[in-house]
Amino acid sequence: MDTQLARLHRGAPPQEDSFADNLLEGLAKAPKEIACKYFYDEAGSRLFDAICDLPEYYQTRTETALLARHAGEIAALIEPGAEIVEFGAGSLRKARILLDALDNPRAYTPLDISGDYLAGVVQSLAAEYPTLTLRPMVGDFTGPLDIPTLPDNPRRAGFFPGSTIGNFRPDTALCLLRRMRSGLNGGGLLIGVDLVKDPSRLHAAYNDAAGVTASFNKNLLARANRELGADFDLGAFAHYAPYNAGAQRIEMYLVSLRRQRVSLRGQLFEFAQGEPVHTEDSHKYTIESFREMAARAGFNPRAVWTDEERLFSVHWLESR
Ligand code: AVI
Repeated sequence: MDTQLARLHRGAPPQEDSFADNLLEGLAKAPKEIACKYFYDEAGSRLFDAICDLPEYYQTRTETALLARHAGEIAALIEPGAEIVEFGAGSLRKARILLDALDNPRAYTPLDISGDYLAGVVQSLAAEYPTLTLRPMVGDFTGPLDIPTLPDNPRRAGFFPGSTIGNFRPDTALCLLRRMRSGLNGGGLLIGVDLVKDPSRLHAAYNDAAGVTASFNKNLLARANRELGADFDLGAFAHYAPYNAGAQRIEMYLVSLRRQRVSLRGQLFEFAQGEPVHTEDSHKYTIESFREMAARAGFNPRAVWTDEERLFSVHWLESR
């Protein structure tokens, strides 16, 4: 069994430097911003797991239930002997539902920026799926996808759960879907997409009563303090996550509660009272608007599954 951590592409910069660069650049902009991919250090990933269990955050349990309920149909569409390529640090629970339902899957190829995460994936799956080839690949799946083909060239199927597609702007999401399509060599894509719904339901999901999402958001500042020696006062920033109904997205910000100055890597950054730092967008789609985007990316949207309340959707897209 090949369980080495291969690199998805060459020349990826170490993440610590990228975070520093992104922060120095983003805080110098007007309006200020920090890229949402930096949420996920160890503490941030733990907070995200806690978000997934929140009563207000319907997404994870709804998608997991959809995958379990329709696993047989999904397996029939993917066909026997497929190589499953998972984009990003998915939850192993969802990957297991898929792998368990599939007929004789040939290989599981998870792509992730975190080598530690991938090493954990390999450790937990190797014993459970002794006949499955595990091909973890370290790298940023939003970059070029150089996934070597296996000698017997099995049909590929992509797996992109969790509505992570919503964290990209629609034009970037379209490019990403196109790139995934070409990386899948003619195979299909199983993708989870959060749906447009009652704004109060969306608002609650990103403004939970226990304040876990607020801690997740502020972890960006805590991480800058930990890793880069910044001196952010976490109590002087507020989590703010409104739903922008016109753009059909949740927007996340850290808002400075007072006029303040923060030092980072020898530079000083001024914050006005009430000044926002944009940290994330989470776009919501209708089933139709997502299928339209998938078609523009070169997919043939084939099957879609949703729950009774139409909170979340799982799509099977075939390559054209
Ligand atoms: C990972 N992603 C799909 C989550 C979302 O809902 O956009 C990240 C998140 N941000 C706040 N809560 C969860």
